[in-house]
Amino acid sequence: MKDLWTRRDVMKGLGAAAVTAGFAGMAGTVHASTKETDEPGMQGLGGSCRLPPLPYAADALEPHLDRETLTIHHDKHHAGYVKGFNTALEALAQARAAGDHSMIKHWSRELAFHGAGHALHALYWENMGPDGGEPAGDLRKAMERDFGSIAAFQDQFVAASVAVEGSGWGVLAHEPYMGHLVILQAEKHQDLAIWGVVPLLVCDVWEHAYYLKYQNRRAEYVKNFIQVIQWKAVSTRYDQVKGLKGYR
Ligand code: MN3
Repeated sequence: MKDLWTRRDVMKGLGAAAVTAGFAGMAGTVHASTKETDEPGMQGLGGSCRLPPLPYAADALEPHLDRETLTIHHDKHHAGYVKGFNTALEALAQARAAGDHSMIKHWSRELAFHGAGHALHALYWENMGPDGGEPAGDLRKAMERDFGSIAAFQDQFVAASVAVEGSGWGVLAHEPYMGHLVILQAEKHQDLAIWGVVPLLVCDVWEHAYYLKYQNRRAEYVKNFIQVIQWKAVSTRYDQVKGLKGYR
């Protein structure tokens, strides 16, 4: 029936792949929904995902995060993930069309690596801003409920981010199975994930995120990252997903 495939079938396939890769509900141009959409980034057989622009000027987070690091990080590193994600989507579409999945391990890894990298970076940019503010509203209540206090959250988030082994991320997430907030360490992009959680706040602790300014002082970088968290965006995101429930 391959010749009868419609765009709707392709969309379903991409949606399932997105969920499998573990970035359901994440920000940016990735849409994990299985319903057909005309959103850019989900059209056509292969990948047409686009690099979202930085939501502020490249020097807007100075002096905490410098313009050069942000520019290279966004324009080179994040762009590379988008390119790799599209390549994987295209290769998987071709493999499905050809009925040849002999390279499925390779392309599944590529899909997860670049797809997760793209989604986490889109969220990382959105998480930061020049006028950060404080956690408020339901997010604040949930943080106090699940961590004891905002200070206790911050201590754990910094400790977890600093202690990521090698390259990876510190992640604040809404865990929908029991309906609470959790702080996770993600090694690389795609390992040690709880599938189905919706990340709310992520801190990139790959060296390229801080090395030009902070060299090996990751702890100093993470502490300064805390200063530029855009809590309004984190709250909005939490409000969007807080009703999500798995099983209890
Ligand atoms: Mn990065």
